Amino acid sequence: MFSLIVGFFLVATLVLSAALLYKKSKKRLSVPDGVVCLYQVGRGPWAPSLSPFPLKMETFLRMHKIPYMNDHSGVMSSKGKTPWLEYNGQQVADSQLGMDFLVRELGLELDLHLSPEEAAVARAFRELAEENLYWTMCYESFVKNPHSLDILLKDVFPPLKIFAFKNIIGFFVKRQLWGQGMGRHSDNEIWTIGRNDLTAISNYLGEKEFIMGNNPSQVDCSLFGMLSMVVWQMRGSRHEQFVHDHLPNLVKYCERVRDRFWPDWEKRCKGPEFVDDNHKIYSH
Ligand SMILES: N[C@@H](CCC(=O)N[C@@H](CS)C(=O)NCC(=O)O)C(=O)O
Repeated sequence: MFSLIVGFFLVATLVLSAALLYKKSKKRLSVPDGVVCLYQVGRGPWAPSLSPFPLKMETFLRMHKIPYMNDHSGVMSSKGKTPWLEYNGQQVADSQLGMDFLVRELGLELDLHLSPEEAAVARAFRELAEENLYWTMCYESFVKNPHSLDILLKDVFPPLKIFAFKNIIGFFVKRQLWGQGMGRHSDNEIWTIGRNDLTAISNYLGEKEFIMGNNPSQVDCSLFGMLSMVVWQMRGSRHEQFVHDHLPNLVKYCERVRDRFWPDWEKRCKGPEFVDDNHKIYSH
């Protein structure tokens, strides 16, 4: 009897996921020339995205006052990931490749205040956040404390979708964690890695306004995207508690970047002030 029930839920979840994937693979709207369309997952309850990578990209678009719109349908890129962008008929998958593409396409003069040595440090911090810290966050949210997702997703998805998200996506994230390598460490080792990464960012930031000095640079988009999850959205996690208890400069840093580039923050979070901006063009 028990295996029958489990089997039923498994089949139901698979059917639901197939339906969701089909919906996401359907054709999208046309994007006006000169406007970037950012394809991303939905808004979060405490940050304007459920994921650090779209928040990175949207902060970049705002930082450079690039006209853009969002598509929150959740459609995946040609690489099977999200976020990705479309600009004048060209599609670019991956947050960093998308930003690099816009820098070339729009001739943005970016990070000119950085020496080659500083640019190297900025790159190293971006990789630390996106390729190392990120995986400790995935472990914390999907393996260590998957119930936290119930609260995170409750205003975003209906209960069945949360069930599918937690179980199907959780299963794939565990596989990714194993493939990437983070998932092979013990719980204590993973947390030590995450804590050391956060501490390294905090130590390098010190009292500076932005990570590379008093002017924002591209790497701030990446760090802000990642740290916003830790500071505001990973409620009940060790990461969240640690930054609030021990690394207040990271909290202040996030508040500073938020206040500068996201005056409409509350409206973009799925809380009481939320205003749906799907397909709305931001022209600054
Ligand atoms: N390096 C990519 C990472 C994007 C990424 O990992 N996106 C996740 C969501 S947060 C995703 O699409 N996962 C689906 C999968 O890996 O199958 C970027 O910067 O865009």
